Amino acid sequence: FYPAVDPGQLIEKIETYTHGNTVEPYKVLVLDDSRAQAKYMETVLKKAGMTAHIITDPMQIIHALEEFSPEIIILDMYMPGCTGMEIARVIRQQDRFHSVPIIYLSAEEDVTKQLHAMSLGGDDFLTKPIDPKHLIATIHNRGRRARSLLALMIRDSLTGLFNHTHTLHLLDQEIVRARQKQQPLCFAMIDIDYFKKVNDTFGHPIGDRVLRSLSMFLKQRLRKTDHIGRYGGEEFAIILPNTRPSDARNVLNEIRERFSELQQPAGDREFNVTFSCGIAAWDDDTSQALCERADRALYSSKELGRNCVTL
Ligand code: GH3
Ligand code: MG
Ligand code: MG
Ligand code: MG
Repeated sequence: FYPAVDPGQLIEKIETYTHGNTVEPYKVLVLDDSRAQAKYMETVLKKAGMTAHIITDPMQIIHALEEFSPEIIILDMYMPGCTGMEIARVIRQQDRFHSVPIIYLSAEEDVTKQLHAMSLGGDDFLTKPIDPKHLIATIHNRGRRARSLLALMIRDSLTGLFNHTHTLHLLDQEIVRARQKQQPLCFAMIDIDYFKKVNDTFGHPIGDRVLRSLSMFLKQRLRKTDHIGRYGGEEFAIILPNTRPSDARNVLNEIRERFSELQQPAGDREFNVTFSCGIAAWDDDTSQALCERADRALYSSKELGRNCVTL
């Protein structure tokens, strides 16, 4: 009933979709009550270089979402006790999976029923038996768009740094990791000094350029494992995993000094900008408590006359 898969042909095909570029394998979750169908899907997806997670029991869906964090979900329509549409609704109720692509794959040929299913949270309706190349092309296109959308959602558009929401998300993740690995963790907050004056004197576009210049500066000088976010207007947050407080202070003091020496161009003039910094060391507490302590340290730096780092 289902055509045998020619692996060679499939691999060749996926490379043509990606224009020869290697992409991180898409994580695809498949729910189909037919074991044979599920197994067939697993073979096709794996041959195409994707990571497949197969379930045959609809009751496992919540657990599978949690455990596997799929980027794309493929749902059968008719299963004992429930329909794919009901499963789609359950998936859509979870914030994290609100925009993950859902593809129905069913033998249902009634277009009215297909459209109804798509109106309830599905993105595509493919019919069985499916040509594996058609299936892979659909998954690849949906996956690529989902990824580029996610990449945009976590970034600040002016600086390209992580935005406020994602920075806090990363901080929570790093706290979990620091606890597991019994490693130190530091959190730093940076606020540009007298930035209003920069805008007032040189104009908003020059102010924007200063923000980008500091972003580049931080990216160049910090490690790949550090996370840099734009916390607010002219405020930045830095997460320093596996870093002792004294090391964090030394690194940020060095960056602060170098940045203050950097000449910022404004037409035929040049000017200098400084920042203040507050650092908090993780003390087996919550991300909120850590942020508050970093904020208080930053406030101290401002009180002490700015252009300094407080730990
Ligand atoms: P302080 O040393 O006390 O931090 O003084 P400040 O002037 O930097 O402090 P304040 O927080 O009062 O002002 C921040 C200014 O940053 C206000 C706002 O106009 C400016 N700002 C915020 N976001 C942006 C932005 O995206 N671009 C530009 N050009 N300016 C921004
Ligand atoms: Mg079925
Ligand atoms: Mg500020
Ligand atoms: Mg400021």
